[in-house]
Amino acid sequence: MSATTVASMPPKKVNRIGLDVSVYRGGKSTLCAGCGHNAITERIIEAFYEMGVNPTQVIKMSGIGCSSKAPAYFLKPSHGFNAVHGRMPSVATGAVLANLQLLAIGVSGDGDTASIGIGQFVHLMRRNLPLIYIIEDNGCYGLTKGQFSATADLGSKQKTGAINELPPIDTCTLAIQLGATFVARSFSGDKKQLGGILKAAIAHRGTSMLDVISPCVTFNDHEGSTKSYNYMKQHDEPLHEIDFVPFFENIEVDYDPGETQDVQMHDGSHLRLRKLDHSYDATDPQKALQVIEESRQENEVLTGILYINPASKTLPDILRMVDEPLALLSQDRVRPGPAVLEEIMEELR
Ligand SMILES: Cc1ncc(C[n+]2csc(CCOP(=O)(O)OP(=O)(O)O)c2C)c(N)n1
Ligand code: SF4
Ligand SMILES: [Mg+2]
Repeated sequence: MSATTVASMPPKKVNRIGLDVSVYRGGKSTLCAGCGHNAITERIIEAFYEMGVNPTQVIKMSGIGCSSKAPAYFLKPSHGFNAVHGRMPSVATGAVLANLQLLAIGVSGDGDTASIGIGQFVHLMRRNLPLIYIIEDNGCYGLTKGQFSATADLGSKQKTGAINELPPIDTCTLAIQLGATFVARSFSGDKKQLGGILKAAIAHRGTSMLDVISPCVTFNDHEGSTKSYNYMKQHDEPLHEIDFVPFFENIEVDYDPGETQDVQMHDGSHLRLRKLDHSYDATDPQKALQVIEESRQENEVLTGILYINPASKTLPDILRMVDEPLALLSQDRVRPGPAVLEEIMEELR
């Protein structure tokens, strides 16, 4: 390429930390073409780029499943750990507590979370560990050929023709009941809404639980499935349109003051919820449980930020941890000296 051609090339668009979006990409996806999980990967790449997150300060984690392969396809420069099926929460807990300076994102599946991993999920939701926890929810075990997971709707049909006769677990309801501080539901094909929710989750201090309906085009996108593209298109009821305004960008948004609710995030940024057809207070957990149940009874999937509590203590707050990574603390700060040990021994005598 000649010097003149290089000089005439337009400069690459960069974010607030000077990185272009390609830095936020990962390896080429090996998932099926059209899989909802790929669309979620794209939104994650955009959200981290637009928020100007330093990818070398991120740790991405997952369990096992097609969904759990997703971290390989975004944020190549980040740290990563692919854990055992359903056991990502305990690995994430260790990693986050060992280094509070990392931004942690975990990607799981509905099988990984609501079936084999339900025990770990339950305890994660009550601890408010700083972690973005995404369930890529297709109502089936995509990787092992489409068996029903615990989020499959009652009466939904498998590709084989089998009908699900067990009631589903609603992970958003469960998370709110357990004390989670940021609970949202979205659809992999809803670019704008999912992008806004992801940016809000990045700014939230505590666990952000996102249940993203993500059709499996191979095993769960047929007539009779309630997690298919067609079903979701007909039954998706957005709670409110979401515009997230990062604190480092001065973006004017068009909103109607009478119908807008501002939520101040822990880092000082603002989340604006614009209601479409009914007023909704995302800070009221009882209301959240009620609207989820009402929409379930109406056979509708309610999407948006269902519940948010930006003021709760996080697990590191409760444990009174120091901000510096534990691994970098000097010996004299982590090892009690002889006098302290003597004092403890004295108490036990
Ligand atoms: C301990 C253990 N049990 C079972 C399996 C087999 N297995 C692999 S992935 C999977 C289910 C994945 O479903 P989900 O989490 O919904 O991910 P998806 O593939 O649908 O994205 C199962 C049962 C395993 N890998 N390890
Ligand atoms: S089997 Fe389903 S979940 Fe797995 S990659 Fe293919 S479409 Fe996605
Ligand atoms: Mg699944």
